[in-house]
Amino acid sequence: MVREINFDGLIGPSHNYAGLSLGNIASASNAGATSAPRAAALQGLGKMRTMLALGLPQGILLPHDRPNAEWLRKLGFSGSDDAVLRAAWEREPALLRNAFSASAMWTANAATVSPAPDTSDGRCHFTVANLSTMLHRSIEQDQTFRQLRLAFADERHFAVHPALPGGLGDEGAANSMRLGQSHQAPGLEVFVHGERPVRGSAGQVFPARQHRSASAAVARSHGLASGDHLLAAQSEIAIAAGAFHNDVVAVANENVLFAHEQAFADREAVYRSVSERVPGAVIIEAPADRISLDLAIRTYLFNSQLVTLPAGGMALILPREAREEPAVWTWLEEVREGDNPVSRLEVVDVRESMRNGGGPACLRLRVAVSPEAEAAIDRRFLLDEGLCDRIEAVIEQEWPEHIAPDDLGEPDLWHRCRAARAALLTALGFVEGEL
Ligand code: SUG
Repeated sequence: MVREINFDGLIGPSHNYAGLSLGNIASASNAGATSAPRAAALQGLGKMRTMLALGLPQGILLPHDRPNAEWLRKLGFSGSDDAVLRAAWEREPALLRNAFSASAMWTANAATVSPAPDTSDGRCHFTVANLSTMLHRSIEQDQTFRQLRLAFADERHFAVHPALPGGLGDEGAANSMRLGQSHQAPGLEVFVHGERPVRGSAGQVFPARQHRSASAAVARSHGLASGDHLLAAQSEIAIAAGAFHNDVVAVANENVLFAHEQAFADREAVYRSVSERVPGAVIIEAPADRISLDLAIRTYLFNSQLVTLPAGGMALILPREAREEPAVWTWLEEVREGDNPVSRLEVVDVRESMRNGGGPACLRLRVAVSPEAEAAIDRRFLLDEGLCDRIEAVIEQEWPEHIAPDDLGEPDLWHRCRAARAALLTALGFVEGEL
């Protein structure tokens, strides 16, 4: 029996609001605000505990080393870590802000994953995302690669590919969905890309972050047959409204596609392929006259996790912003009561991440595995309640309570962020240099 494990990115101690992501409305509108890294990490951990309480397996990926002095060295700063960070803050503070970002928390962007039933060699394939459109995110790929290689080291079951060359923007699983009769039946992988930059309502230019040729390259290296994947364009109005990744307007699980009416450039073609190729496909669409794109993006209802429950049926793991909007909640209740597999609505609070444009689904990387493959995963990346308690104690003790924009120039904060991550790695049984 193949089951899906969600690997959540633990929100790192350097979580802050620097407004680094063009086209991401939440990130832009909260730029300069004071963040709460400790509360943020506890919220993320709370979501992982919710999954465990539902009887679902849960994994974790770890925060990256931030502020990243190594990356600043590549940009010509030299000396000790402190000297590098001080010089960057004095001469190019924007670079230090990039080196500080905790953006690796959004593991839906860590890699694209094709589970074993879909691939030509019967292994689960990962391609690390290059995230090359956004400077702060392009820094993630090396540490992500090392971590995935460690967690999924067993080459009998897993193949971890490095990131694609930089010119081809690839943002990972946030722009791919898998549909199939079940997790173990061969599936249809839908890769969603943007064609070109678009203009937002205030005239700003929003980049299309996932390129078609990047999606095609990933499908090739994963050994997906041409009939088993689909390259679909994202609608430009969705990008212009702030859907910088497709997972802000659509999510799929097994035979269910849950999407906004305006998610795709050619929705009929997408729905036709899904209906033709997925036995028993169910498409749940939010009509734009009930849920406008703006409302969908403000509440992130499509950035929910759609998961199969152990006893059957599916749950939507929704952000609390969706619960607080009556028009959205009323529609969701209709979905739950309707003739479809969604039988449960579960609300989680990930507000600190949401304020940077990352909802419940952004915080997780889905990996569907057979029992043999599951047994081959490095146990340190798999959670149970006891481990959650240990992680919680480290967060309570080590994570900064607040970070204001000017704190990024403070050596005390640099040291604190490093020490917090080191304490976490030790608590989880990792040794220096392993990650
Ligand atoms: O890449 N925000 C992230 C949010 C990623 C959401 N992921 C998915 N949709 N899967 C991004 O735009 C904001 C960081 C800042 O502004 O400091 C940021 O990177």
